[in-house]
Amino acid sequence: MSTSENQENGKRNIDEHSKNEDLKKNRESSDNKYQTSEQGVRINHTDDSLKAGGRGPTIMEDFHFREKLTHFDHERIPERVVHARGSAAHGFFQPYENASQFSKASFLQDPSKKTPVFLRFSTVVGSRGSADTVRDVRGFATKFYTEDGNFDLVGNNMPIFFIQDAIKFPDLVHSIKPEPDNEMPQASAAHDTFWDFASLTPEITHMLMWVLSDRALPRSYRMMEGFGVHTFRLIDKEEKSRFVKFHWKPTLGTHSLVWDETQKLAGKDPDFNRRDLWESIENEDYPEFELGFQIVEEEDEHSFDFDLLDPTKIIPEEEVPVIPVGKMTLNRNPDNFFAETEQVAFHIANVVPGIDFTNDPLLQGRLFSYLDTQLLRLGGPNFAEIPINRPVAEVHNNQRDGFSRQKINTGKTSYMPNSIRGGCPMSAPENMGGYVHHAEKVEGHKIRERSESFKDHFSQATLFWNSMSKPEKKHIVKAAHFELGKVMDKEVRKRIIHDLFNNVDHKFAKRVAEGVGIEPPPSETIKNNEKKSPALSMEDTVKNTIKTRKIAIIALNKADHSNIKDVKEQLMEAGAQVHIISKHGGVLENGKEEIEVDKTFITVESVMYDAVFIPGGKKFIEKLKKNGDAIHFVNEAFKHCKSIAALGEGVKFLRECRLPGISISTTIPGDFSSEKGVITGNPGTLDKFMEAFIEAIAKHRHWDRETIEEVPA
Ligand code: HDD
Repeated sequence: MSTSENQENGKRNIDEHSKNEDLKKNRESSDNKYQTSEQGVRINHTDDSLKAGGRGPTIMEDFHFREKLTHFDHERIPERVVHARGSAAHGFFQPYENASQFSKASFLQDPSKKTPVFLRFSTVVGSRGSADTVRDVRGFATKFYTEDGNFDLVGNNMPIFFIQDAIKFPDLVHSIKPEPDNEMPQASAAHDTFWDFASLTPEITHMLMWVLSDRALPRSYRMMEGFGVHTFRLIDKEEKSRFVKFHWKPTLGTHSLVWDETQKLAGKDPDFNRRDLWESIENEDYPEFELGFQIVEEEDEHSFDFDLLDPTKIIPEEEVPVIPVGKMTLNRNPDNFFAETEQVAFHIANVVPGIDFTNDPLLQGRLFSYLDTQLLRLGGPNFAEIPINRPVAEVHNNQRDGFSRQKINTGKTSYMPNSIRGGCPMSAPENMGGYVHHAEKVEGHKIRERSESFKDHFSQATLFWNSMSKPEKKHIVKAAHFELGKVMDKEVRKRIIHDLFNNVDHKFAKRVAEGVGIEPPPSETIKNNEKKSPALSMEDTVKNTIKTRKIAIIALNKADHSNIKDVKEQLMEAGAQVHIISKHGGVLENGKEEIEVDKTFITVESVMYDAVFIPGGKKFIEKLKKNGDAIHFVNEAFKHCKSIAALGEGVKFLRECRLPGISISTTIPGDFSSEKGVITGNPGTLDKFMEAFIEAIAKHRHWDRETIEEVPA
């Protein structure tokens, strides 16, 4: 096709499109109706470069061509050295009540005041294009645009960290990133260099337990906790300082995927967590997180069996309860990924009056690193002027110039003191809210040394292990089998098991050893404690809601429409999202009635859903029994311990699926039964059936299906 034919076609398509009334209105009201150059010159043609004749060379004076290509060539900026893959949302924070007894921070005073926030979730190790569902820590970075300036709470979804001193951060990251000779593996710790580093760094042991646990595989960014990790200080109006650990608790509870599911999702929907966040906000199912404080009075600083300044330790919630102080709601997706999610620049040193630092050596090092990295990533010192980073508080200072300066400073003075400008901008006195660092007394010799109080690397790793439920423990062991199974160096595997895991729990070390071909350690090397912290187990999380859960209804033509409608209606009433999934798009027919199909077996799989329902319909079920996609869907959902329900003849189909360990009724239409998250019934038992189905979905997973290894999915 010739260029002019192409253009004609394109124009026709656009004209067709323009008949759509909404688009037409958009176009008419749009202030970007006509293309211009960056200099504002209207562009009348952007499909051909300016040439000396139709077949001749491109001419240098084609300023439009050069501007378009130059801009394109410079579109990428360096990705973050860690946390490169992220997804973000706008929202607001609102305190429950005045929290001035803890902090004078302005955003914590007035329960009627909403402080805007921007929150970026991330994975740590993978590149920008890597999959969401890898085993990894998740970043949880919140920018509060307070009236006293920006406060950045740059945390993770795990309450501790790998190392105790920031000087080891480059070593940690070099070891966990893809290996330098072959750039493999992507977004994974399962390789020799990471486990080599870990095996020689005992302080990492507690964090290894968290990373091997299901916490590293969140079901959704909306269903994970966030932690400030370090102990910070809160400062009240009387300048009294208290220690604090920051917590974010999701109102939907903390839930995870299962390993097999994450592996499949990485191929079938690598944007799984990103899509979930985006879609839930578009559906007005706004993610919510409660902010909580664990407060420790200064005089109690040394009353724990660990050091509050050690970032590899938690304060068990049973010892110091988390006090809820307010809620964050995410209610707006970004308009432009690059301008907002990519260019947002977090810095742990961005604090406001009422919040201060401690001498945690990891925190202290971070105070340097974040500003430094933004200078490179965002091309100079003016990144705070990028719209997403601008505070809502006014900015006045004598900082000037630099690459991409946005502000046009007027006047002659850019120094202090000055008389020419009446001394402005002046230093704010304390009673005007000027930031005053907490006057902590510090004394000591200049030494490169780790405090003795930081040297217990195992007690809390044991506490974590002890606090896990049986299935959670099994998942940790299996994760260790996978991770260490990928390590080629036998000595590294042995060091991890003998020098680290055996100090956590002897039985745990033995179970890991058995799976990776290492001689188990002969006996305990240290006496392991038996303490537990129930708050660490996801078994004890919120399990009373199915809000925003995604439920699949599998149906073909001739499925029982009243079953579908009844179940769909009640699930939606309980806050779930329901998709009708079939062999093909369009509508499902049964007599004169039609039901719209939402998705097909080609575009979705069971790993994208939380539960599945099979309606009745005699002819439909006969066909479904021969449909491999449907059988696989149900088996896979079963293997991943999800809730499965069937009504009427649908029960017959479940029997065909041969779900191990479940006795499915042989009478059709089936009697009501609820066993390990598999619910059957008939329309006469609908109320009981729905109550059981909803309760089962709210449980998230049914770990009591011990026979899932037998399922061929
Ligand atoms: Fe970090 C990014 C969280 C230790 C150096 N970090 C980064 C992000 C999060 C965290 C959530 C992504 C922010 C975003 O979305 O833009 N980092 C943590 C936590 C840590 C931690 C919870 C331990 C408690 N980090 C840490 C240390 C250092 C860094 C010890 C260096 C001394 N982190 C960085 C960085 C990054 C970063 C290189 C990369 C991109 C960026 O800062 O903006 O400066």
